[in-house]
Amino acid sequence: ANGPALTLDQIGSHNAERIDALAEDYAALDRQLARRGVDIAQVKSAVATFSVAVPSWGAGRGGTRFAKFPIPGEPTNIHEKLEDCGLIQQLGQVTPRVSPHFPWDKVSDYAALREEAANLGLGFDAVNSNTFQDQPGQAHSYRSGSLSSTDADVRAQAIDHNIECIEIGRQLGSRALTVWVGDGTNFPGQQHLGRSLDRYLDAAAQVYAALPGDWRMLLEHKLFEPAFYSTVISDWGSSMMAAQELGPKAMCLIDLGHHAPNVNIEQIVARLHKAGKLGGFHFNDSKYGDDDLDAGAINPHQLFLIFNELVEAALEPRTGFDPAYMIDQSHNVTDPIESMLCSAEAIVGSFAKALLVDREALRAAQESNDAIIAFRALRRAYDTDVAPIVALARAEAGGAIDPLALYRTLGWRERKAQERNTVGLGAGIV
Ligand code: PSV
Ligand code: MN
Ligand code: MN
Repeated sequence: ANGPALTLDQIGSHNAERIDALAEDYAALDRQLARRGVDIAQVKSAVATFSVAVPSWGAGRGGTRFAKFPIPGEPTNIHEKLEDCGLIQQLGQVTPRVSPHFPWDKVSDYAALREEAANLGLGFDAVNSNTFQDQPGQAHSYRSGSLSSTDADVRAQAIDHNIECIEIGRQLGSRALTVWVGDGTNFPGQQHLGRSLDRYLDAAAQVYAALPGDWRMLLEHKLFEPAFYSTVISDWGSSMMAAQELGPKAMCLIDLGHHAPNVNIEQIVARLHKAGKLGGFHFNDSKYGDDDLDAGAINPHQLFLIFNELVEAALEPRTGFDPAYMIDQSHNVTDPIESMLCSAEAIVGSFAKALLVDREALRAAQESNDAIIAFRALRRAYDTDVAPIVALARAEAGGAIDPLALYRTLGWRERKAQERNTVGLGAGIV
């Protein structure tokens, strides 16, 4: 079995060259934060406990609906994807779990796959079902929907697939099923808007019934695409309605790219938390729609504000508050390993910044309706360069101080290009 890609020596000598400069930066930040009454060591410990899962499908060049431009050495199957995710984890120490997608990651022996991942220092996060594409040899088509289809046989097939995903997930040590359906319509009148949701709820309840006791079913809403007039689980309202109807194990998952433009996502976070239904996130960024760009690349302030709400939520937890964090991106112009390293850093950095908010000052300003002081409490935290905290936490966990720089010295893709098959051309996936 494949073991870790990097030796401890490689990381050690990389860090040895950088640790003095990092210690200086950290000490300066420590002094700055101490003046603000913030204990940097506490922030670093909280950062050290944070982790975010990576999607197996994010390890390849995703492509767009128009084209795919694979890179030499790109992974071609789940084994190679795990290898790349293992390297990301070794370098960054913040992405210890992989979220698989079925049937894309189908293998014959899941116990062996779990062991293979463990040897690379990885576990498995939520399993994702796929009833938004037809697969070769499939009995019924999802062309008119899956869990909400008007055809009972199609619904049964979609239910069975989700239950099979739960079974696979059990073997992989996963504890959540994420369900995103592409079901919807392109024409007014094409389907009854109420009945399609009823059919979805009925089918989803059958999946829910198959969940093991300690599992969650994460419902991922999306406003549009592939359907462009209506989508069955279109927004957090529909998602929450469904999660409430299904039961306590059903929670809502927020993909940052799945909203109408300019929607206040951080407020959705607060609302779902209030209802005890905040189940998880798919982190990415977007300018137009479900762009699947790298987290924090377009709107880092939004990412910070989301984490600010998460920090608030943790201060007033609801039963079962334990959101599942995952990256969900399509890497079309970068090496996916580099994108995921940088995205994970942006995500954990936003969390660190949110921890710096002077909550007492914020609360006092909110109570006295002092908008500018309230905003300044957030802005001060957002403006702070938390890189030394994140880098030191990473180094202490055994990762690289500058993961991207170390990765660039490895010649990883060149080596993998010799070992791996070439990925075919063609359009990508959603
Ligand atoms: C849909 O756009 C989505 O965000 C869902 O999470 C899918 O499972 C994922 O993309 C994969 O393409
Ligand atoms: Mn998603
Ligand atoms: Mn998406």
